[in-house]
Amino acid sequence: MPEDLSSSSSRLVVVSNRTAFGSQTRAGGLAVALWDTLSASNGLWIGWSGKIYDVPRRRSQVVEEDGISFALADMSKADYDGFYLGYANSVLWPVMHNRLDLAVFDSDYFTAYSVINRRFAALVAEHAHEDDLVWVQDYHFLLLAKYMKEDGWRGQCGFFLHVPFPAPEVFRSIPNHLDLAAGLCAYDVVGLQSRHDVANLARYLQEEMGAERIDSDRLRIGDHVLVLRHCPIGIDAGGFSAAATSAPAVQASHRLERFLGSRDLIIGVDRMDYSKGLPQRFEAMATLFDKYPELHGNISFTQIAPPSRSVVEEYVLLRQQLDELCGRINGDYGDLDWIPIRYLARGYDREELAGLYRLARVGLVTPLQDGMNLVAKEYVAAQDPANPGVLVLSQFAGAADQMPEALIINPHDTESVADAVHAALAMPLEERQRRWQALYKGICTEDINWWRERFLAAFDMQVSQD
Ligand code: ADQ
Repeated sequence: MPEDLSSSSSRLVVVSNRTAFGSQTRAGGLAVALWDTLSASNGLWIGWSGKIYDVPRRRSQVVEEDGISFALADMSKADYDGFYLGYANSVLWPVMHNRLDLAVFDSDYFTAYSVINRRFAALVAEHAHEDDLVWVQDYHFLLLAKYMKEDGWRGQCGFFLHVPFPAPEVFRSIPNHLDLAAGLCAYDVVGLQSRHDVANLARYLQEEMGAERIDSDRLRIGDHVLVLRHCPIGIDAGGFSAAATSAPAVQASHRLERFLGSRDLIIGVDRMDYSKGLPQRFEAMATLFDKYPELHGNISFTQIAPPSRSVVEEYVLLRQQLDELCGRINGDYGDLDWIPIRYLARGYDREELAGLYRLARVGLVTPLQDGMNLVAKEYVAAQDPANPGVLVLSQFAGAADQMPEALIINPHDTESVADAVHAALAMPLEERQRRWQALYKGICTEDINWWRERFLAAFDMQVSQD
C-alpha cells in the first residue's frame, strides 16, 4: 500500500469532496464520472473520508482500490456543518442554481469553507508533487488553488465546475463573492458545462476582476492567463448501453414489468433536490391525466429519487412536498387497479437503473436548473435501438445544448410538459429511431473520455500564451 504517494511519477490528481472509495452505489454524477477516468490512469483521488469524528484523526488515510490511490481526510461535526451543509450547500448550491431565496448567508459558513479549503490544499501539498496535474472538482473547492499557491505550489492546477455559473448579478449577491473570484483566478484552467456558463463567468470576471479577453478561450487577469473552457461532461455511453442488457438490468426490468402489466412506463431518476423540478414534474403528470383521460390506467409514472443532504431544511420540505403531491395525485386519479404515480425514495445499482431506463417509453428529465444532467444521457444510452423510448428534456439542463433531438420543454410550463409526454407516447417508431440515432451518436462522440481529454488539452492553451 503506497504510504508516500508524493514519490510516485507524474499522475492525474483529482480533488473532490466525496470520493467513490468503497461505495456500492454511486448516487452522484461526479462520482460516477470520475471513477473510470482515474482507474484507467492509476491516479490519486483526494477527498473527504465521509467520516465525522468529535476529534478528527490528524493524518489522512491512504488506501487503494481498483488501481486508484486515495488520500482521505476526516471532518469534525463543526467542519461538516459549516463547510458542507453550510457554505457549500446552503450558499453556493442555491446561488449557482439561481435560488437566492434559499441561500443562508452566515459568515461562519464562509470561515468554515476557508478552513476546509486550506486543509485540503495542505493535503495536496503532502501527497502530490509538482509534476502531477491537479484537477479540482466542483463548488466545494473554489479557493483551493489560491491556498495551494500561497503554500508554494508551482505545478498545474485546473478546476471543473459541475454546476451552472449563474448570471453575474446573481453571483454578486454572495457577500464573499470577491474572495471566491480571487480563488477562481488562481487556477490555470477553469472548465464549465455550457457556453452559457462560460459567458457568465467571463462577464463576471471582466466586470469584477478587471479581466481582459485574449481570445475566445483565454482571459488575462494581471499577469496571469486563465483558460475558460467549455467542456460538457459525458458518460461512458458504450458501457452504459451494455449495462442495460446485463443480468441485473434484465432482472430489475422484469420485476418492474410484473407491476406494470401492459402499461407504458414513464420514468424519472434524480437525486432528490430542489433544482431537479420534481414538484413541477408531478404537477405536469396531473395535468397529463386531466388533459388526456384516455391515458388513465394505461401508463405509469415511476420517480426514483434517493434523498440527499437530508438534514438541510429545504430537502426535508421537498420530501414532504413530494409525499403530499404523490398522495394527492394518486387519490385524485388512481383507481382500484391503477396507481398513476409511484415514487421510490431509494437508489439503485447502475445496471438496475439501466434496465429500468430501457423499459421506459419516456424518460422525463425536467430540472429547473442543471449543470449538465447525466440521467438524460444514460436514458438514451440504455435504449433498445429497435424500439427506443423518447427523452423529454428541460431547456435548463446543460444537456439540452447537446441533445436537440430530445423533446425540449420548459419545466415551469406544466401543460407543455404534459403535451410533450403525450406526444412522446404517441410518436411513431420511425421518428423515435431517427431522434434516438442522432442522440446516441452525440453521446458516443462526446463521451466521458472526450470530456477528460478536452479539459486536459486546455492546459496547452495556457502555456501557449502570447
Ligand atoms: P447531480 O446533480 O448529482 O450531479 P446528474 O448529472 O443527474 O446530477 O447525475 C446523477 C447521477 O446519479 C447519474 O449518474 C444517475 O444515474 C445517478 N443516480 C441518480 N439517481 C439515482 C438512483 N436513484 N440510484 C442510483 N443512481 C442514481 C452534478 C450536477 C449535474 C452534472 C453532474 C456531472 O448537478 O448537472 O451533470 O454533476 O457533472
